[in-house]
Order: sequence, then C-alpha cells, then structure tokens
Amino acid sequence: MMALYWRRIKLKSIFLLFGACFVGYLLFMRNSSDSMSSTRRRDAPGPQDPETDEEFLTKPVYEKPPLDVNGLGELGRAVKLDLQGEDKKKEQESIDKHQINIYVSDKISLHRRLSERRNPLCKEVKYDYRSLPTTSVVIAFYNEAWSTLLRTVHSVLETSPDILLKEIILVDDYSDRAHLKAPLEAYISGWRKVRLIRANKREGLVRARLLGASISTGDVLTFLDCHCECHTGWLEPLLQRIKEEPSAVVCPVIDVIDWNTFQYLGNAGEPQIGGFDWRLVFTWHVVPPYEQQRRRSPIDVIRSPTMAGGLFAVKKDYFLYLGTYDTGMEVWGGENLEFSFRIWQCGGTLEVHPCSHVGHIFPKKAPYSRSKALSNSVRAAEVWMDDYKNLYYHRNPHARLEAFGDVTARLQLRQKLGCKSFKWFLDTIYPDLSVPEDRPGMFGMFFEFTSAGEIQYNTRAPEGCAAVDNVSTYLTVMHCSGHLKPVPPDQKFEFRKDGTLFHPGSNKCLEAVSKTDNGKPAPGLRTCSDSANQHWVFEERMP
Ligand code: LR7
Repeated sequence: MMALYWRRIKLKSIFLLFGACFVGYLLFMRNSSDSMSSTRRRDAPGPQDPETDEEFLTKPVYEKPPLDVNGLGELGRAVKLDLQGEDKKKEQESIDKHQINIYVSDKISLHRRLSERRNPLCKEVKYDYRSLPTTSVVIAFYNEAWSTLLRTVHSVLETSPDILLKEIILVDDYSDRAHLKAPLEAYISGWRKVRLIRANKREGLVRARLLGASISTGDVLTFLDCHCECHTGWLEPLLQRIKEEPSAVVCPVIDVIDWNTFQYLGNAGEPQIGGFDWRLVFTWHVVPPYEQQRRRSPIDVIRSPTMAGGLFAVKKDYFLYLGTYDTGMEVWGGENLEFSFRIWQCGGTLEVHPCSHVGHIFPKKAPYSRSKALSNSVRAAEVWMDDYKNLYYHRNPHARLEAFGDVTARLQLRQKLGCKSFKWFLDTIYPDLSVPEDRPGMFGMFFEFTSAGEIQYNTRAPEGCAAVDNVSTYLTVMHCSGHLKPVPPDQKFEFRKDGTLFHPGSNKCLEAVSKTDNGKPAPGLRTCSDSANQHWVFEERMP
C-alpha cells in the first residue's frame, strides 16, 4: 500500500516537472520572438519578461517608431517650406481656419520626438513606480485639426509609463467637423487605453473637462489641451509630487511650439510662474527671489500664484473636495484664475514642476469666439476677490453690467471649506502684485495718481509709471521706482487743486499736446499756464 502511494507521487512529480519544463520552453520561445520586434504591442506586460524591472516599469503604453532623423520637424526642428501657387494657397487656408499652420503639421510625424529641455538633474531622479498614483489624462477638444489632436494623443501614449497611465479620455465638445466623427472613431478603435466621449451640446471647456473627469478611473486627473506634445519623462514628476503632497495641484513647464513652423522653442532658462493683472488677465513672471530662496534645489517645485489653465495634474479626490470647477462658466476663460484663487485660498498649493515639460501650440489668434470670458471672470471676482473685485471693475467698467448668473452655490462652497480671504492670498502668495490705491477722484480706467505722487499705470502687468527724462519734453512710461522712498524726481508729480499735474523736477506742467514732433497728440511738459490742456481729471469711463 505504502509502495503504491510512493509510486503515484513519483509519477505525479515527473509529470509536473515535465509539464513545467514544457510551459517554460513555450514562454521562452514567445519572449525571444517578441523581443525581436521593437514596436510590439504589450497587452499583458509582466515582470516575468526577460527585461530589467526598470525597463518594465518605465515602458510606455506604445513605443515610438524608429527615429527618422531627417523627418520634417523631427526633434522639434522648425519646418520651413518654400511653397508656391496652389500649395501656398492651401497652407494659407489651413492657417485661416485653425489659426495654426495645419498644412505644416500634416507633414510632421504624429510620433515625432522633441529635443531635450530638462535640467540634467531631472534625469537622475529615481522613482518608485509601483507606489506612484495612476492617472487619467483628460483632453477636451472643439473642432481641433486631425494632426494636432492625434499628435497630442500619440505623444501621451508614447511618453507615459504603461503602469501609470490608466487611460486617455478624449471629450469632443460638440465639434461639427467631419474628421472628428467616424474617421476619428475608426482611427482609435482597438487602441489600448483611449476612450472617446461626446457632449450632446456645446459645453465649453469647463463642463467638457468635467464630463471626462466623471468617467475617469485613475487616482489623479491630468488635464491637457488638445494641441500639446509631451516631453519624455513629463508624467512621473507630477505624480511623484502629488504622492508626496496630495493637496498640491501641479503644472508642467509649458514649452512653446511655434504655430507656423512647429519648432519646439522650449522655455528659455528658468521656468516662469503665473500671475494676473487687474483686468484679470493671466500673466507670466520670472520666479521671485523669495521663492528661489525657499527652494532647496533647481529641480524643486516652484510655487505659482496662478496657472495658465490648460495643463495640470490634481488628485481626483482633492479636486472633488475643492469643488471641481464652476460649472456656470461657459466656453473659454476665467476658470484658470478662479481655480488658482480657490486652490490657494482653500488650503492647497499650486506649483510648477521644473522636471515636467509639455509643449503647447499657441495659435496665431483665437480660433473661436471667446465672448463668454467676461462673465466667467466676473463670477471668479464675485466669489473669491472680496472688495478687491472693485479694482477689477474700475479697470473694466463693462464687467459691472455683465449678467453673470447665480454664484450662490460657489459662495456656499467657499463658506463650507472655510477658505481664506483674498487679502491673505495677495499678502502671502502674491506679494509682488502692485495693488492700486484707487482713491476716489484719483484714478481712471488706466491710470491712478498714487499717494506717493506717481502717475501709475497698473492695469496691465508689469505696472509702469509716467516718467520724464532729462532731455525729452514728452512723457514715457518706465518701471515704477515707487518702492524707493522718496519717489525719484523723474516720476514725481503733484496733482494740484486747479487740476494741473505739476512736475517739480522740471518746474513744468503736464499738457495734452495736440501735435507733437511726429504729428500725433501726446502728453508733454510745458510751462504752466491756465490752458484747458493742462487741466486733468481722473475718471472711470467706458471707452
Ligand atoms: O468651448 C470649448 N470647448 C473645448 O473643449 C473651448 C475650448 N475647448 C478645448 C480646446 O479645444 C482646447 O483643448 O479646451 C482647450 C483649451 O482651449 P484653447 O486651446 O482655445 O485655450 P488657450 O490655450 O488659448 O487658453 C488657456 O486659457 C484657457 C482659459 O479658459 C484654458 O484654461 C486653456 O486650457 C488655457 N491653455 C493653456 O493653459 C495652455 C497654455 C497657454 C497659455 C498661457
């Protein structure tokens, strides 16, 4: 009985051993034939493959095809075509239609590579890939051209590690161009990780992005515009930072891709951060000295008062906690500043990661109407800016008349989250922004007379001050030296009771000169007189 039992075990083990060897042999054959193809599809990647663990972890969803160094626009080179006749006409038509040179874009590989733009230190960072959160990349598009949209999608798939990218969600915001219907569905069908959904009316970028977010399955939401190209290694730094700090909203460095030549211009020197001016227009700034001091290394994140809006990553549950977006915002504009104010005032941080680079095509001009931007900005001002909203209205009197809808729910959100004041935001996060005094009777739509005696233009950043140079009798606008107390003589004026603006430095008065040397009217300095052209009034008036 005992002997029979042993024999059975022996026979079983021999069969098992033989079976295991056979399966092993088959696996080995499969792997060795796979590794011969450089662009293989990897539907079931696994650490058992004969590649290093690092190769497995960094493997993109799809490999780029082999590099054709001579390919047009390859490595981000400028494309300059010497076109004539019919071709030239076609090129111009493509520019008129999209405000991007799509004729050139169509000639560039959808898989092109970009030249290296990162700080060399970025390449030394090692990531613990298995512990990083996954992401869903959401790309809303409206009437985008074929090649710019699909180059965006290919570039995400070919630069994002398979284990980090959960999916790309394309959201068609009710486009009406034929190539974005059946041909797009046919092109992406069968691709791994690409989903396409469509809005059934024009939602605008806010609600289109939220539609995408609502079906996402990743831990982190990464939003991109639909004419981008991701640089190698763009994703890991964003996810690493969110892993370390779940309330950080992180933007890549936005590199410029020229709308005409498709040259990848990159971002000269240090990355820039976002600000705004008092018309609520987004502005770029150099990193201020106090922020440089706070950072311990050139590859540390950079705090930014605002974001441009199109490219950022945020932990999904934190985005929900913060109240996603203001869904009362239509089409384009305003949501970037609204979200930036909300992040900071409600306890988060907004940062730019210098190791994450994404190229973005800045069109020649807006390709569609952006008339809703005004009411979107008013919503942002009404909810987040407290009394500082008046500084915006003074510079944009039309905004006061704009119907902006109901913001009650957003004000309740602000209350519920216990968010800080706009004054806190200006003092703590954006101390560089010059805050107008706007004393009654001392300011107009564009200029104000400051208590220090400057005629300051603080509508657009950087603010400027009226200045007189030694030789000229006309005024120029110079960088304000107001922080130097007292104000230097070239910028110092007195606004006198009789309405004259007296410049003690030259002992002259400011006059509206109707014909200057170049035949045009301009303010100039003249001997003080009782001329009506020397009487000035500051007022807020619609142009
Ligand atoms: O109705 C619309 N529906 C959409 O789906 C209007 C737009 N969109 C899509 C559009 O197809 C694109 O993918 O939304 C995305 C952004 O629209 P763009 O490319 O016309 O915007 P932009 O690059 O000119 O504008 C910047 O400011 C916007 C304010 O609403 C958004 O925040 C954009 O995302 C933002 N873009 C960037 O931040 C990229 C860098 C530009 C800068 C500075």
